[in-house]
Amino acid sequence: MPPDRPRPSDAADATTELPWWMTGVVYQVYPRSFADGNGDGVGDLPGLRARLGHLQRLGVDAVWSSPFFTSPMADFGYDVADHSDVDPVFGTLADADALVADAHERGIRVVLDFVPNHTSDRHRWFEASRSSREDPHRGWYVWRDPAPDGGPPNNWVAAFSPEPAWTFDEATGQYYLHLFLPEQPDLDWNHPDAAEAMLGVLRFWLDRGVDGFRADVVHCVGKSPDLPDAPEDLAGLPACIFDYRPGTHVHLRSMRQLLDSYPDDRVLIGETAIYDRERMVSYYGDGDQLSLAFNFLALHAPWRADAWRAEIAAASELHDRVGAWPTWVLSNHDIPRQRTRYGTDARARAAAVLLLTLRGTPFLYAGEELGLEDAEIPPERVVDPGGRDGCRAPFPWTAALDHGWGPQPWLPFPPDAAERSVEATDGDPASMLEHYRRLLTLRRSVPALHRGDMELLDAPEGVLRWRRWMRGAPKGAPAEVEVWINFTDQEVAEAVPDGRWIGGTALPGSEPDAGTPLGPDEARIVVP
Ligand code: TEU
Repeated sequence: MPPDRPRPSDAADATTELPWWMTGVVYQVYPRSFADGNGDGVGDLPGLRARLGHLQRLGVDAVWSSPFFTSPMADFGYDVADHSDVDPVFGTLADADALVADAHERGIRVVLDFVPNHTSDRHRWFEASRSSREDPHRGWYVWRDPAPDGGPPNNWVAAFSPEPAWTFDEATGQYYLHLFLPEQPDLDWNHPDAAEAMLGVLRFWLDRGVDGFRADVVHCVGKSPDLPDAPEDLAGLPACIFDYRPGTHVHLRSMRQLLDSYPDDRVLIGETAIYDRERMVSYYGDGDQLSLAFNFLALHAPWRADAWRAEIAAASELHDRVGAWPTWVLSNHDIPRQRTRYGTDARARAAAVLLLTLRGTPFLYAGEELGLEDAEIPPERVVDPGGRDGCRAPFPWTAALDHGWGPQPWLPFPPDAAERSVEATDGDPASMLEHYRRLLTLRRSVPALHRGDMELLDAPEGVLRWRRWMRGAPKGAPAEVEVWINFTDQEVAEAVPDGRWIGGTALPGSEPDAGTPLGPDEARIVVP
């Protein structure tokens, strides 16, 4: 651990100075679907900038935007054709600079998506690379001769389809690797010029004041040169969910070293979309690689107390063991929304308490604060190759028919868009929006919640319970709190939190008294 870096184990000590990304809450926007600034039905940077007040009112500390760089949009921006410019559909570089300035003015940090594993096949680097085997950019991508039978060099499969992760290029007689679409050729970070060029991309945006990056499938950048076949039990699965190699660590160290050379705790968040816990935390390194990594194992856990207890226990033990700060996330632009997965508003409200009271950095996905479900996408409106349109539906701002989006938004709206819109729910104490606002305000005001230690406690079946506490009593705020979550839709008579209510799923005016049992789907935060 670098000497000047605070240890997560010291976070509960009120005298320890912590980086913003350990105590804050990050809010993800998918820019196409968040706010439309010019009425063309596609979200953009002016639209996002115009709606920063919503984020400020909500009380989040940073906004992470999915890519808005120049792209042919084969994968809606995750196929980058120019890392240092803004795609016209989203606006201009000046719009990006204005967004950063306005967000900072409001005390909101800006995190960009960084897509290191691949570029668009229309990137000038790939166009040069495919032009000839002798081009200096040839080695910036992963080219291999056909296998002896003339087929792909190994048995890897791409994401989104059962197709090979290789495409043959007639002109130069070789295959190129793409863990995702053929329009997303993989960069070869073993080539020093390619690695350096991608560090240059980070430098370009750091110099423009961004506060960090969410690094897309970053666990895949360190490919082993021999690209061995996937073992039998993994063959047929997308190689991106298991192709992680020791070679990644050196690149993560160089990325982190670059970020640490800038002031103000620039953050490096890894989208380590792998389902191996130990491997996932290995990418934190010794505090010299990722700042944070997404915990997708917990995200996919069923809404059951025993499943979440196991996830929390495993994550806490592992992160503490390696000195890493955990993260928690329930939704993003790639998976069905938690309100759809868990099935009821009551569970989604309890899940918000879970997410915002666990030890670690929480990530919100735009729309979860409205309780949005996935949109139903008719076949003729499907546009995403990965079948993910439902969780990318336009964000409903107004109760009017177009919900603030003009005549033809790029995707259909989510169910109940009018009733769940910001306009319809703003100020309604019973709404999901006000529930999130109350929780975020509470979390920010109670250090035990945003930086305290954590210990799971015994609880009746179907109920999860833990305590959070600070060492060195913070002024005015409770030094210790207890969180109780009833994962069942029945009252649990034996679950009787004994303490002063300070938050939870109960509506204002119906706060439960100490000593009353947990109601169905109830989450309760008390001061014991
Ligand atoms: O997602 C990568 C990823 O982990 C998921 O796409 C998942 O692994 C895949 O669907 C296989 O099941 C990131 C971005 O979040 C996603 O939007 C992009 O499509 C993808 O990378 C390629 O850049």
